[in-house]
Amino acid sequence: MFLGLDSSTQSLTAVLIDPDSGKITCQLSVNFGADLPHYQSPSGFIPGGPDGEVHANPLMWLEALDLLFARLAVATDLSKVKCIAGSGQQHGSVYLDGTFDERVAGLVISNNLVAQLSPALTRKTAPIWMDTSTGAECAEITAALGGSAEVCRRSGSNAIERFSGPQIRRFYKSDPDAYQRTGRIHLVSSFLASVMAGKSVPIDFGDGAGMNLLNLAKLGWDTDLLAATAPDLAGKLLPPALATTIQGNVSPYFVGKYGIAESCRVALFTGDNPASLVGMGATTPGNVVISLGTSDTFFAAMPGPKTDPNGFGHVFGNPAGGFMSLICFRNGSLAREALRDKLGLDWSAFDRDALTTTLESAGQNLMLPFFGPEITPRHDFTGPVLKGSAEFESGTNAALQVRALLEGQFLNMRLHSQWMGVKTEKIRLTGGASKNDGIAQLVADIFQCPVERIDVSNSAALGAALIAAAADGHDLPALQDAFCVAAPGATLQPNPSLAVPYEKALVDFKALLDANR
Ligand code: XUL
Repeated sequence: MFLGLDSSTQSLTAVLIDPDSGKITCQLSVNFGADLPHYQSPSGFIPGGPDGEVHANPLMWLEALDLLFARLAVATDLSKVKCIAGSGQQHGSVYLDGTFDERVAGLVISNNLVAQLSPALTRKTAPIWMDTSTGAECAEITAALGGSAEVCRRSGSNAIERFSGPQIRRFYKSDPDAYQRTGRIHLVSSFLASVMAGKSVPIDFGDGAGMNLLNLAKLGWDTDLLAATAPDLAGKLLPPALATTIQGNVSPYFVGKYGIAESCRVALFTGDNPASLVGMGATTPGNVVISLGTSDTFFAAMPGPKTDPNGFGHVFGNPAGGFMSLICFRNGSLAREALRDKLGLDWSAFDRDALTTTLESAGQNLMLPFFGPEITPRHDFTGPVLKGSAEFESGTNAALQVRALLEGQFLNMRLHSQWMGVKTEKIRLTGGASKNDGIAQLVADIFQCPVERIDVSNSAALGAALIAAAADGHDLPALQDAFCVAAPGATLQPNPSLAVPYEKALVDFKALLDANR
């Protein structure tokens, strides 16, 4: 059996798979808020941080690890696990002193992880991906490199507030002594992997690319980005590596305490999005995952380290080798629900009334699909922008509004993923709104490719379990065929007669966006 762990914002999840039967044999979660209320982080982070700071307590992640393994040891026979891999919420960084490596190598089972590792923390809390406090540091790093285009060309993204490099710089500036005492900087993923392996292990290319420090072309830390971020940073990071690299056997702590076999091995951990790419079975270029959530995300495998010339999309390492894009659209369900509430509709009405596309209706009425500030592209929402028939522009016909919002969302996605230069051959759609047939058909028609619906709640933890099996020699595509299957009967084919109308709508939509910058 192979174990995948995912330390997300709100919980730590384990997925155990048996590749021979093609089955998930156990799934368990520790919810930070509900199970560990003494950290006073009901949603997994410390509320009320000043100036856009959003931090979490790394001790909470350690306590969750002990609790999860205690539960797993009751629920299943952990001695059967051959290899463990994992993933973590991206960008979060953990700061440790020179004693960490020794401490993690010498863990004793008579005490817990928190007590044994807490003295190594040089920063009590870890900034996470929701943190927006580093605007000044992003500007400084960008200026040092000669502009955003250069930062993006090297690292796969513009300097971004939540990315670890700007966060490291802010720590260095605000507490230079503690920064100096820091001997090791880990991401959430590599921190937990190190605890599992009983030694500091590298950051993988998938998660490492979310730091504004990794040179994508060289797949190594970028000397100029390191220098622009903070002094002596190279010495605090291990050279990055591919996720499927085995790091050695599991720490004796987990053998003695929870009954894992001594021979069980640990692979590198990666970011939750790269792990989800694996868990959604989309590691081959041409496959795209669209996840419809509060924000919508678009992620897809790419053969080379191509970057978004406009700096909206991000490029991370693909755990299967090569690269992946991640593009985030802030106005996902946020906009769908805002319009639904404004019109007093329920979602089932969307299917029936709004989304039966005909040649006459496709892309006729255009709406900028934003009901609040957007990041892809950057747009400050000041009110609805509509262009089309008089009836549509009057805002009175609910069906026309709904259709234009959804068309606008997917036209915007198609437009802002073109930089990847990869033809979309198949889309795997997931997230709450993917269950709506009308929405799924619209995605197929606008992208002109088949849409499969996948209902996986733990795609990152499943992806991590598949990475563990692949690191142990199993064939990843075969594993994905077995584990990442679309719901039966849920594939939708595009209507080819809508290809031309939506090509034209894409041009018109871009013109409307450009006119409202
Ligand atoms: C990606 C991002 C989030 C986190 C948390 O850039 O910030 O998706 O990985 O899930």
